[in-house]
Amino acid sequence: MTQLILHIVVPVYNEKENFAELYQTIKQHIHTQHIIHVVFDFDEDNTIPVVKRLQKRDSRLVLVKNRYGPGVLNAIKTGFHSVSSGPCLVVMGDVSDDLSIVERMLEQYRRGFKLVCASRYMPGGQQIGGPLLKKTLSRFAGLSLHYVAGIPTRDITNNFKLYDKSMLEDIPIQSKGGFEIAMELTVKAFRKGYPICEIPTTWRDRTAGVSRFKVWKWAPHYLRWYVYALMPPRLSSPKVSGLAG
Ligand SMILES: Nc1nc2c(ncn2[C@@H]2O[C@H](COP(=O)(O)OP(=O)(O)O)[C@@H](O)[C@H]2O)c(=O)[nH]1
Ligand SMILES: [Mg+2]
Repeated sequence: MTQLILHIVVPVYNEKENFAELYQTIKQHIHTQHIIHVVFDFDEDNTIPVVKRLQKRDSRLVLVKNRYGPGVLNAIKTGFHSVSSGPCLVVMGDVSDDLSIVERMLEQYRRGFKLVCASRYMPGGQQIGGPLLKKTLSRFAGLSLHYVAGIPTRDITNNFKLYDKSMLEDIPIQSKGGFEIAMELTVKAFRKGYPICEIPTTWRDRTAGVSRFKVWKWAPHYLRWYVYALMPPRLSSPKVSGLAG
């Protein structure tokens, strides 16, 4: 059996205060072999010198320039493009995600789940800090799509997710804003019948640097996938079934 290599995609925008801590956290919690793809938009990004310093003793820490133009959506797409196969984990560069659950996410991947979602809105999950409006909308979207549309996670908007690269190749990305890509991929994966599960997580708002989340600008983009998820599916039948949760 071939050894699993985890690809970690980290979009960054001036994360010099956070990246060294994120790197330490990855090393502390992730014991599976992994490659870290740090995706930046412009050569002056202040994360780059921090990454270059760490690269001196880690050849599996890779800097990737955003190939599709600026913005976090393009950065995530670039990260997916850099991965050839296997599990692909999207992690934020501001140490908001609890990486202590990654090995459990990988266990689920090994069991056959093609999308493993870190979930703030299931029992055991938590969200600490962050703007109230953003939190409320995200929780409402997650819970309503779970209970009304049957989406197998209560936290569709969280970008901290583990995807199988072959599944990503089967899903054309149409998002145009930013972080709504997680929502699009989850709804489409569900519609195509891929096995999806969730694991509780604690999300903490950043303590350094500045959030670039644009709640009003991106709201219509989220709404598009929210409505799509509520629409009756057109001819979709499960590809794989029978996996225990
Ligand atoms: N490459 C790239 N990364 C970005 C951009 N905007 C945000 N990020 C990264 O995406 C992650 C989460 O961004 P953040 O602004 O904290 O969003 P929030 O957590 O939803 O408030 C961080 O690692 C950011 O550095 C961008 O325009 N380009
Ligand atoms: Mg953040």
